Amino acid sequence: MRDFHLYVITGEQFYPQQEYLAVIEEAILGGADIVQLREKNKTKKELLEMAKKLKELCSKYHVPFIVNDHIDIALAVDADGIHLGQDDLPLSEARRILGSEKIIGISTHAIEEAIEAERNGADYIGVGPIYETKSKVDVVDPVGLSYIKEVVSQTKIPFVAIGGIKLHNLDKVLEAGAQRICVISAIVGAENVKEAASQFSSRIRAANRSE
Ligand code: TZP
Ligand code: MG
Repeated sequence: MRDFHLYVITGEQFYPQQEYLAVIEEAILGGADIVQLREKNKTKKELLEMAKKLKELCSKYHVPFIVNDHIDIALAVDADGIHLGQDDLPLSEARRILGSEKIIGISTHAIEEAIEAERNGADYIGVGPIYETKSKVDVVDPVGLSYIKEVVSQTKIPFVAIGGIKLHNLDKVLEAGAQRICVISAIVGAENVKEAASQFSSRIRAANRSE
């Protein structure tokens, strides 16, 4: 998997007046270098249509395209990978279906889950929710910055910090050791999506350079 620094996820509730493709394109133009389709209230048919278009958009910009939850949709559009939660299809099954070339990411909320995902061959893990978020309904309590530090010291797997990350708390997340940041509302819900992505991107890159 090519490394990335700014992971952006769709969230239609944050841009009711705008078209998702335009929003995601702005995020990419601002610096997002991996994109995930995650919509919890759509039919398979709707998701498939979105996935086809997002895959095409991401290919144009050479940005990996990941599908949340739905392995059938990932396969149907030849997405670059899938993102799974702890209660989704087990990693071993997803790997068997998708093969070794596809990206498989797993959400984790505790160090035992991180270690297990690494052992089972995930390509990256989600670490969060760092802060409170309204973007996830079945969300566990915020894990805080201490979980980032545990993951840094106890695993080697690439990880992305997620959950309630905004420009005003980004530095703390970076200082705790995160090199990759995943955002929904603070980017796709921003008034100027490209500008928001660009600010996240340059601050993450600056922190990674100064390590
Ligand atoms: N997983 C953990 S927190 C979260 C997900 C999908 C939502 C992140 O959204 P936001 O708007 O960046 O807090
Ligand atoms: Mg899931």
